[in-house]
Amino acid sequence: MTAPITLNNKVGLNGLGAGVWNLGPGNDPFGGPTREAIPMLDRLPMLAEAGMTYYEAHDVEITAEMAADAVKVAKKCGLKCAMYTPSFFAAPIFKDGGMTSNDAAVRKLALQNAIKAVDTTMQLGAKTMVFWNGREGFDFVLGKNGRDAFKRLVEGFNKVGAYAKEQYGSKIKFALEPKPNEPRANMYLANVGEVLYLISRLQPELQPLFGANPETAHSRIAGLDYLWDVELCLEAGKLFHIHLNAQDGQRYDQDLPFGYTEPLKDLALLVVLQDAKYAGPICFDVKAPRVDDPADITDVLTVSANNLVWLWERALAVDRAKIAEFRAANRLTALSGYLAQCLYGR
Ligand code: GLO
Ligand code: MG
Repeated sequence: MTAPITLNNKVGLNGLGAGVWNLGPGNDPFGGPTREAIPMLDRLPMLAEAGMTYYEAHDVEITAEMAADAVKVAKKCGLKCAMYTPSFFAAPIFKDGGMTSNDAAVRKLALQNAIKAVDTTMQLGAKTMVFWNGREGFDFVLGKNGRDAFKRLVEGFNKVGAYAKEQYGSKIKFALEPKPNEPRANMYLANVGEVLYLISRLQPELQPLFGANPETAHSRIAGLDYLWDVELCLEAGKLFHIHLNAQDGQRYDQDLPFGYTEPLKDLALLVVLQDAKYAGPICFDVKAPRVDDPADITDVLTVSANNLVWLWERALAVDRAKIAEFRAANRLTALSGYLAQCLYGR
């Protein structure tokens, strides 16, 4: 069994992390902000205060020009950058995608942004750059040629990967984050399997640089099991990053606190991560709810972190030999009862 690690610490590989965007002003598609927007760099000490070791940011939140200041602020509050990510979804120019846009000029711009983000990732001291599929998809059938769109993704990632390899060797790795829908009706790289297939189509020498960033809620939105999605990434040696949160059924993306909706499955997920000796940062992608007052904006992080730490401890105590016994005896209902016992402590 894996030795216990301290999760709410400021050292070690397995510290917790969260995105600066997690502490937003509360806007949603139906209404504007309910809180004043906190300047991005002011969010870093708040993340640290909430127990995070790592922060994450998009290129539109901490721009290349702000990177030097971000490094100073992060150092002061003892934070490290877990990952940096180019935004291909907010700007109007990317309304129909970046890398998969039908417009070659837009694809070129996306590539330039991605390459710039590689340099900023390096400057911020992060080892990982995440690509979320954002607007890479379609709302109307035949709006794009799917086969061409896929080839454009392959071409784009080959170019970004080649740039990173040439400039920085293997210091920067890429984690592709799948999501089935929202903001597009249908998104390319909808699930972990599609991400792994895409990686298999990249230039062989670049493939080791690419992996996945599964997000628990995204699997749920697709009606899939996030435990299996993570196991598949592990089996492929491609669990480069992880986004943990919760989702209350198949509906719009909620980014609820980790541990809120499916604690038993979360317990099982942590057993899997512990047994795999997952050594990357454990990061939340949660959203401070619109109804929360400004003073309580970090509750979503502290609740996620506490749930994680409590579940992590419970997961360490799960008797792996018992799991094996239940499997061998084909007592799978009883196995689920054992996990509940571990969870509820009786
Ligand atoms: C949205 C995604 C998004 C990404 C972020 C990092 O559903 O989860 O928050 O994680 O853009 O690339
Ligand atoms: Mg995410």
